[in-house]
Amino acid sequence: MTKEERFQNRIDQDLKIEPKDWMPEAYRRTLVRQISQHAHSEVVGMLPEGNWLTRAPSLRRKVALLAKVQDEAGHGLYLYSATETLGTPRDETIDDLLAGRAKYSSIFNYPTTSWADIGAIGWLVDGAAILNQVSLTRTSYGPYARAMVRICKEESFHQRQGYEIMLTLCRGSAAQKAMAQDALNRWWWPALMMFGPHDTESTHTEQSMKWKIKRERNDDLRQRFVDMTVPQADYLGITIPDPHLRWNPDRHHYDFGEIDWEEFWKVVKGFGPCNRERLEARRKAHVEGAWIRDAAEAYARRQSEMKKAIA
Ligand code: BYC
Repeated sequence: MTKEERFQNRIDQDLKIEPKDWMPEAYRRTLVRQISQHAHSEVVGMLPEGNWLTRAPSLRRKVALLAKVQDEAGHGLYLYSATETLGTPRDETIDDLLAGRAKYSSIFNYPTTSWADIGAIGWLVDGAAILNQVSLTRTSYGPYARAMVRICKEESFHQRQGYEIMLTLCRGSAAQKAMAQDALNRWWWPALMMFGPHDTESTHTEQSMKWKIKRERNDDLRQRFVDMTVPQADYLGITIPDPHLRWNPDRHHYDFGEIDWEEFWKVVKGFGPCNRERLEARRKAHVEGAWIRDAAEAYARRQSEMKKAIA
């Protein structure tokens, strides 16, 4: 049996691949690509929500939002660490983001123009992220799968804080309910885009499914998201902005309209409403944060010198 066959055998038996195990170079590269894009999404994802930290409508809302945004930073850290286990230094991964070479989720290139957007993001964006990430708790690469377990627990708190904001707005005044509806109108289609292109258009799905990096296809997860979310919108009493949305009793799923793929690819290629602003914010934070990275390194050096001196 060749090394490649032994590797595929382990995957087929649902055994995890660990950092020191032999792996095909293309498997490693696919993981570095997906995990680093995921890490960047978590970190860039802090920006649209961070926009509302100073304007949260109450102390309780502010504390919950602050905790959520801090959680996203933690998710970024677990994921950058998982990328490092594949031999890619964090500096390199972050440089790729700052230079505009790396992708991150399209969803974070849309603006948050009202408080209701914070509700819609928690409900829809975290809701979509959970579906995708629960399936990734079974991904074949051990460090990625283990990071996903903790991330999913935190995402479920995020989803609830978002849905609770939506519920409060929908039970409030007519103006508040209109804000919730407007946020749903603007976030619905971008949320569906998070699952990626149709499987027929997806570059990586086939190979990633074979390697069990991906455990479910883009279109299957998207369908599950629609099926799960429609009753939640009904409960809120607001309308999903899709005239083609209807229950299909034969398929036992909701049928829904076609995504605007032209818009999707425009955003993915860097020309969405906020792509430029998001990258500028990350670059500024990187420059302004240089002193803390230097201080952390100096501290670590000193600690290790002290340990050596004691030994
Ligand atoms: N945005 O062959 P495909 C979160 C790219 S949630 C931008 O299907 P793959 C959070 C794709 O990278 C969001 N680009 O790719 C939530 C590929 O381009 P490259 C993050 C996209 O990898 C709340 C090309 O299109 N979650 O973090 O098999 C608050 C062809 O696509 C998108 C994850 O990253 C998109 N929406 O499947 C804060 C989950 N969709 O790389 C934070 C992990 C596709 O060849 N990632 N592209 O240049 C995945 O599960 C998979 O990477 C995807 C795409 C399902 C996203």
